[in-house]
Amino acid sequence: MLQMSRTVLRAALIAGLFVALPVAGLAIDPASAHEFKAGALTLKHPWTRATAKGAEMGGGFVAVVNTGSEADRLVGGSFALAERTEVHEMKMEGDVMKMRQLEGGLDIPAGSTVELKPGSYHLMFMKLTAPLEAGTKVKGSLTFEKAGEVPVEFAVEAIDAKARDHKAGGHDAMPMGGADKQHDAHGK
Ligand SMILES: [Cu+2]
Repeated sequence: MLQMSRTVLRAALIAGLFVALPVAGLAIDPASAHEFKAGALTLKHPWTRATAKGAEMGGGFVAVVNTGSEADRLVGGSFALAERTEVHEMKMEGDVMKMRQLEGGLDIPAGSTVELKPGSYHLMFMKLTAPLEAGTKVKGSLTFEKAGEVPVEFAVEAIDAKARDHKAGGHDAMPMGGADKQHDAHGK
């Protein structure tokens, strides 16, 4: 009987492998799969970029989906490797990309998706306490007026990672991202 259950176990393991392989093959970006829920809100793929040594700030990005009938408001957050986290907006003013803190938070209307992404709304991790390493995950949270504090994990992507929504086009270039090109030149 013992022998038999081992065989069954082995069969299950093999079957498991066959199920898992095609899924892994399909996933272009395994880090993109994670999401977090709080009430009517779903926080899709919180991510940030790797930073160079000595960088003081990092940007946090996530898509906030509100399937509820009431608006909510993103008012802050936290990041394990930063002293504090602010909600920011970045937009073009003439030829200049400007960034400012949204003191009153960011409205998340009912039945909508608000995307925090490079060149647009984002979380700003202030005073990083350690460099952010690509391929790791960093714990943090997003705080909403109604949904409260929602724990998440931010996937740290490549230093030159862009928003997955390619409709964002050329607005991805952040003024402080000027070092990215040099970084590429070093072949890293
Ligand atoms: Cu900012």
